[in-house]
Amino acid sequence: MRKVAPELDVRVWPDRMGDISEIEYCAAWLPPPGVVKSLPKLKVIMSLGAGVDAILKDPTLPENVPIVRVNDPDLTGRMTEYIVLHVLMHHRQQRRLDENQKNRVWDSFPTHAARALSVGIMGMGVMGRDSAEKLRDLGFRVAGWSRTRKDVPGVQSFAGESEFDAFLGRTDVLVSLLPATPDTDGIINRGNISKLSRNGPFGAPIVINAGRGRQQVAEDILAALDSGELHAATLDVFVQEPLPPDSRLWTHPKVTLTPHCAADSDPETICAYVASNIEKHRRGEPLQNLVDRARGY
Ligand code: NDP
Ligand code: OXD
Repeated sequence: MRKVAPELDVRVWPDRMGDISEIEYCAAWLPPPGVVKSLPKLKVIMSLGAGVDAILKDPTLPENVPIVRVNDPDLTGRMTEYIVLHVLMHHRQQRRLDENQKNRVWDSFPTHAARALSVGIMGMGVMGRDSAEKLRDLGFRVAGWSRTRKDVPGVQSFAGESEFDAFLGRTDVLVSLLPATPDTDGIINRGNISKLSRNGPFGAPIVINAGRGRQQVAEDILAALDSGELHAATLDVFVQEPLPPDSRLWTHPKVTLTPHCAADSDPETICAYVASNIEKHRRGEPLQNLVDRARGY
């Protein structure tokens, strides 16, 4: 912060807070409960990430202080790279090729075109839309599911509970870029997995979760992979992070696992984003990317 905004008086919790009645803005990722509430003159809470579930978890969070989250092209671009990488990895069967190379097997198996695969993105916000557009441009058949209808050229839009089953039914690769809210908890469960398309080239669907770990029921995913109901899974997020060493997800042959790094927050970029929001707020400009606490994102 000091590097990108040397004019700001930056205090660091817990040791270098100084007089807390002078603190007007708070930038946080996992604030321990009660810390935000303890700042009597706080004007804005700035989340250091796109997701705000960790901040909203604090039951003592002051109700009248607005929360701003990250919406930055650097973070969005990183997420799109991850989603495109993993859709392509499954589509081009890269893990099978890696295994063949390891065993010196020359097996030039038949492949299929991108248009053979229907990708369905749950969460068509900042991240979901960008991933959808890039996958569409590669030739995949892309649809998105969100609370409200979206108009993204070449991307079919499904909205709300009533259209969820139809969305699942046309989806060979299910991607989650949903926020963690009570409505999205456990959404990747056995029941919903069973509703996914089985008409794709692999005969069983694939799941990619880069939203939040609470959205997946790990036991359901493992059971569906074991029974062949799911073809493969890429998981970046987990209920407990770091993922405990004894989790079966680590070693399952059909799971590709990454340590919550789908879209890493670059410290300088995020600090510049926070500093510019503070400056705009001080100039009296309206806050952008405000969190709606009632919706939970
Ligand atoms: P946005 O708030 O821009 O988008 C959220 C989307 O989810 C919206 O399209 C919203 O619908 C939809 N949505 C929310 N609740 C529901 C619901 N109940 N049913 C259907 N659709 C729903 O968020 P971002 O795109 O910026 O980020 C999404 C999430 O990605 C973050 O909350 C975070 O959890 C995760 N993330 C993960 C990272 C990682 O490294 N793994 C990094 C960054 C983010 P509508 O548009 O209609 O409101
Ligand atoms: C975020 C994250 O929400 O990194 O920004 O998970």
